[in-house]
Amino acid sequence: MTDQAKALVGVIMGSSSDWDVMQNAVNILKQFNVPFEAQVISAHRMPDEMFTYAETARARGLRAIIAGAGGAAHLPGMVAAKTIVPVLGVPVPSKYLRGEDSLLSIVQMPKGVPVATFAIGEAGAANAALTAVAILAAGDEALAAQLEAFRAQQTAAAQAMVLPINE
Ligand code: RP5
Repeated sequence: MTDQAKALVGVIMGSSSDWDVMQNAVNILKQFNVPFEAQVISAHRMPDEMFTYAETARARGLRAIIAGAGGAAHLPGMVAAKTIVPVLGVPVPSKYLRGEDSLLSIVQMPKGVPVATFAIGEAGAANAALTAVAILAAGDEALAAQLEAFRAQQTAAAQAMVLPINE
């Protein structure tokens, strides 16, 4: 799926089975009207496409790449190895180890090749997208204002919370 405008954020994932989690990133990007592209690129099953994607990302205009994978989650790290575009890694919950394998695969990068690693699952995907928005907002005042408003809404919602015992 691709926005009409030239994509600024790439959302990639190792399998279509990651979509349930990764759609939380896409939903945030849509909410902020950030042009994005989203596709499956498997580190193990499509290594040549993965390298081409990473090698061409910067020239194509991508300013951040959100990469989600589960299990032996090599996609974010290997993409980071081939581009200086910031890579935001999302550990997708796995069948047998609940995503702890994904998390450790993504977070333990060697010094010098960073992947900004987020929480396992939906919150991680959403927060990766919010971080991509923040990266873009550093040079876009309108987007920064949107992000401030988003935070203010969350604050207001928390302030309005009432516990049943106090009703
Ligand atoms: C990883 O293996 C993918 O990112 C996915 O989380 C996991 C399982 O993939 P499928 O077997 O569902 O295609 O590469």
